[in-house]
Amino acid sequence: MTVKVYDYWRSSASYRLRIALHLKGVAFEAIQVDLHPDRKEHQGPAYRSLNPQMRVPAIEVEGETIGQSMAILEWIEETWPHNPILPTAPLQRLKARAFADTIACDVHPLNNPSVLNELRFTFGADQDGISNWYADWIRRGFSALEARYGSRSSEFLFGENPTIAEICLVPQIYNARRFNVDTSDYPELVQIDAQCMELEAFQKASPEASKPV
Ligand SMILES: N[C@@H](CCC(=O)N[C@@H](CS)C(=O)NCC(=O)O)C(=O)O
Repeated sequence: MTVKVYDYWRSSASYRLRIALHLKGVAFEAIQVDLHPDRKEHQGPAYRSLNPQMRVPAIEVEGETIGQSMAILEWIEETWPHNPILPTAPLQRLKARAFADTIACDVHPLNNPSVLNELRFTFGADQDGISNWYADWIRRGFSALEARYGSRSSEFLFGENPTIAEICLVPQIYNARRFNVDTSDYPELVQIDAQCMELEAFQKASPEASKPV
């Protein structure tokens, strides 16, 4: 099966899928949908007809295009169960999903370009206001995750291998650094990020490695 991913190299939700596919060694074709404010390909008619939600990522499977990275991660796990991205024990699975959803549901959506544009153009926020908003939602999420999951006895957050928790964490740390959010209050999260970035799958999935030439 050839997997087509509608991707944008700087999109952190797309980055999640790239990590999962590389961890499992599944070959995929990445089709860039340029989210840059000067181009906004995701809002153009071609992509809109494939994904009316006008967001990336989306995948093409059996002739259908389907969005939502967290649902796609579960589909990837079900389709290619080797090198699992969910722990085996139900309680550990619950914790890994809860960790991932803290980022995917409670942090990332509030920092999306469409939300930042609403703040800027509908509510008149200036750049400082937007930067504070952006950093604040990351800090709220990371503080909770550091407090709840900061001490562990395993190599990674929920076992000896990265799971969906790290798959969501690493792109969010990338975003934090990109927007100059200080991460020094979250030493365990930063440590996990560093460990992940030693792995080839995370390196291959990184925005820099995925940027079209
Ligand atoms: N819940 C969606 C979020 C996808 C999403 O918001 N992607 C961002 C890029 S990381 C996007 O396409 N934003 C376009 C916009 O805000 O206009 C998922 O997890 O796939």
